[in-house]
Amino acid sequence: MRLSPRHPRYRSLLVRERLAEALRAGVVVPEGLIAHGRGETFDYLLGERSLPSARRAERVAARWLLEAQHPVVSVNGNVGALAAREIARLARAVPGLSVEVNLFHRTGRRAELIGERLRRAGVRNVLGVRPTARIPGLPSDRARVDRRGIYVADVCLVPLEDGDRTEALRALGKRVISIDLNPLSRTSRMADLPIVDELTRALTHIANDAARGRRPRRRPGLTPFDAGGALREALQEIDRRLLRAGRARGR
Ligand code: PTJ
Repeated sequence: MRLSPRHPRYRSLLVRERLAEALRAGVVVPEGLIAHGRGETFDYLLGERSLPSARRAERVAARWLLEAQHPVVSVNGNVGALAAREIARLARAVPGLSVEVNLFHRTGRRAELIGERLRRAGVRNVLGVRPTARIPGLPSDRARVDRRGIYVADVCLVPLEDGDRTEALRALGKRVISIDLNPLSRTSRMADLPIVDELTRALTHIANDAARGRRPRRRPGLTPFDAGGALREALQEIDRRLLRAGRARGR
């Protein structure tokens, strides 16, 4: 399909087209398109920009990734389709960051395809294509991980996640950074550091912030973060925007 750059929703149409192409290629599952639609709705309600509270969260996320001993970013089908380049940039900005394919709807073929996309985008070492360990207490295929990656990670960045795994990772004492446009999702509510922002915007910001930051010499623990406050600010922004729209309509 030819998309006109003059269309008011050009960017959104382009992203949808990429996802549809990735579905046909076997990278994204149909459920991924539904998840994307939910994300778009929340992005619309948040004004399709990174809120100041999200920017603060992204700056702290960059610090956590630099402060961690074994940081890892988890990549599913949607992330592989929409943000392989951003993941590669993040891996360059954070020394020691592991990049691991981890899928809810897992097949060996999908894992291979996503691994290939990541490598083509410039990620040198992709983990998780052939899982070597299991996270206890998680019934889904998300439990199948790499012994050198999520299994030993102390800080996990999990974009577009499901709440179950966030809970299972936290139960193992790992600190979880989520990227999810839905501030009401279980993932956002369970994460130690919820980033309520769009995937590619969030990853770009975190990579830029990490590239500017320095890896701390001593490790005094992770920079504190007020997760509840961040979620409250996102919800208040949605509230304000809806009230404003309702008032404008009432005039
Ligand atoms: O590739 P797989 O097999 O691992 O499956 C991936 C999906 C996304 C299908 C799976 O993880 C899933 O079902 O996810 P959920 O539970 O639907 O959650 C996805 C969350 O991501 C939702 O809360 C959406 O609001 C949010 N989301 C969707 N697109 C974006 C987003 N958040 C940020 N940026 C986006 N582009």
